[in-house]
Amino acid sequence: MKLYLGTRRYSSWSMRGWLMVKLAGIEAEEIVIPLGGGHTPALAALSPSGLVPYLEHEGARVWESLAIAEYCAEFNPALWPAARPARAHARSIAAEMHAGFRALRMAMPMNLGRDYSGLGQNPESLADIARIEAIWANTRAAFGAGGPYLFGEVFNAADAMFAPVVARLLTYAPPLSELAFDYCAAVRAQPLVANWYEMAAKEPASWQLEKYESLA
Ligand SMILES: N[C@@H](CCC(=O)N[C@@H](CS)C(=O)NCC(=O)O)C(=O)O
Repeated sequence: MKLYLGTRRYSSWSMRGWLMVKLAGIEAEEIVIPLGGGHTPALAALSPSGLVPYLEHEGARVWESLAIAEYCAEFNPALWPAARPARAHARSIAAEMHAGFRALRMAMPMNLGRDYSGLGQNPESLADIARIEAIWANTRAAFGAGGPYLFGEVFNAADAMFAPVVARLLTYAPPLSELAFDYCAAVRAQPLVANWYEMAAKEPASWQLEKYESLA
């Protein structure tokens, strides 16, 4: 049982995969491969796609964070909401996250250890953020009663998909609605998310990459 991850400080997709695995209660040895900033040779040798996250578990080989979410939901169905319309909505926003928001990703690469307040804002990244804020507002209005997360009380796979977006918004501090600000605070305080940040802070300084550390 092995879960391959990239540098926690930078690897947004690894954060998603790890959160899913933890929410499912799946036990797996965590192997962190320091990322080289694209096409890391060590990854090409072990992961089918050459990317992380990658899970080997009970004979299953699972890559792509959405596939990992579905695999994990087989162990803990609460990764998706119980009601079908809510579940359909959760899967839709998770898939939209998985497939899109390239401008935000390019302009605001994840870095859990820096304060890049005010950086990364351009028309395209701000349009992505506006769409994300609309998703959060619509989802919370329709399904979020009873708790601080997208679907209320339970931090689920949709929240896990957006957790690295929260991390970016906290690092780059663009203007946000009150609802988005409160949601970011709730996700940052979620115990698994907090644990990921703590582990990222303990990574060796030698894993840090100049191109992500010298934006300011
Ligand atoms: N679509 C993939 C994306 C995975 C991905 O791009 N992972 C990045 C790290 S965040 C990676 O492995 N990059 C290879 C590298 O940096 O060498 C998923 O959903 O899991």
